[in-house]
Amino acid sequence: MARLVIVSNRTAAPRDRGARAGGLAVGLREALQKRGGLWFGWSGELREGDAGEPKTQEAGNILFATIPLTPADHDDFYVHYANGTLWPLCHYRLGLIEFRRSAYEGYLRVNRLFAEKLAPLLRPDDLIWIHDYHFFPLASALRALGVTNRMGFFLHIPLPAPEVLTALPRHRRLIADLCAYDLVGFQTGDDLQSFTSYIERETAGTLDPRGTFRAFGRCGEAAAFPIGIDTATFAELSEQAADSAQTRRLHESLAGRRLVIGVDRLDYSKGIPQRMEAFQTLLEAYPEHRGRVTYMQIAPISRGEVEEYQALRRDLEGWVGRINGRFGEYDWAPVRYLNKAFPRQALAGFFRQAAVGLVTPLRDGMNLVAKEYVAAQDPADPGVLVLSRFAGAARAMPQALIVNPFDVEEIGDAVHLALTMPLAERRARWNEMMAELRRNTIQSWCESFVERLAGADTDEQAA
Ligand code: ADQ
Repeated sequence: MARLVIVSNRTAAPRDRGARAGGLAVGLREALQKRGGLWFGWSGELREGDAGEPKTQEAGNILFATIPLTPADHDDFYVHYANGTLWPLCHYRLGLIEFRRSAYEGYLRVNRLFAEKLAPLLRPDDLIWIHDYHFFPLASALRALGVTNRMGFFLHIPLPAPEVLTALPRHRRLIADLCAYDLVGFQTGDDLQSFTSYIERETAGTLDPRGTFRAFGRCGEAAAFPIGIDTATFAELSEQAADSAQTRRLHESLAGRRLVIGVDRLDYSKGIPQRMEAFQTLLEAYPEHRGRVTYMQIAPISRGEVEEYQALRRDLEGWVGRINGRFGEYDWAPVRYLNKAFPRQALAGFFRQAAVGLVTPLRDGMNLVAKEYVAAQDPADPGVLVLSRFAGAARAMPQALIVNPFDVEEIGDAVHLALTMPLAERRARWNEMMAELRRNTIQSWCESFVERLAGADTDEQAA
């Protein structure tokens, strides 16, 4: 069986396993263990000068190899291009895009650096699986060095419709780079449709109904692979956590009040200010919930070096202060706002405590929090998921209360509906969502991508 090589901006820590590691890291590690493999990425270090030989560490049959970046490369590649240009573009936020040629050059430079450092570690029949928007050009860079292996790419975030995508200077190059892969995976049919439309409208290429594309002198396959979670493990974690000291402390602190929970990286794509406003709307429109419901928003700081994220943080601090100042009582703060990460078991216990899971991104490739919230529920008395129609997860879980995240009144109404939903309806909705989460897990996602990559049809000479 061919070895698997995974490339992602950050690798999992070689010793990070089980409950501490995130679901994606666990899934990828299992896929690597099955075939033996290599996981290549940035070490997290910033260092001047040549990156040198990759630092390697073995864990069982997996080799972890990482390289440092210079501060200037990190700035151009990660801060400005990946997160200042591609992230807002792919989340439909044209007004937030910055485009600097120097950052773009840096993005290409780092992709070339990754290719140069990875190429000597490759074996001829390795399957190479590259992850996410940091590395659109990596296959092209590897192919320029003569690497002919099968290469797959999975985009964790949305691919926007051509009307939005074409706002990116040099968008053709981005899609041409995507076509250098043998298999391109997206989260949902919508993202795949964006790719198809782009190929049809902006290139002389074609894409047939089976997903085979011919464009920019290359031929490959494109398909949707909706990512899942490790459902059984997360459900088990939450059952164990139901009785943990942390969960009990949370329960006692609520003093009989219902809990509404939001858990997100502090990111403008997640719609957190709109969610705060929606909670305010709930308290205005349904005064019966005043003093009876607490909204806890967990939002660890993310990408704090990017200006837009600093502005978001200030905005949220304003929202929390206004809502608590206006509605709070001497014995009740309506909003609890925590800028920190929690171990997975603690999160699982918090999710299980919450009567409502509020997941309202303005755009999201999938959103694993929505799936984790569902998996963590007590089957006998499950909570209700309120879910944005613009999260990829809404495709797989139409039994959630689906909302438009821009309509704060609609979200407020949905939270009210969730808080008052009869048990039988909650269970019926939850059972269907849980069946879907058990069918499509992180393990089945990895397997289906790798199997398809192993069999992907390549034809360098096509079109
Ligand atoms: P993210 O934008 O990071 O992922 P999401 O899918 O929700 O969004 O994954 C976040 C993960 O981090 C979840 O597993 C969650 O439990 C964890 N997490 C969040 N806050 C935490 C906290 N305070 N403490 C501990 N853990 C926390 C990107 C895309 C998504 C896509 C995923 C996977 O933007 O659309 O679903 O990749 O493909």
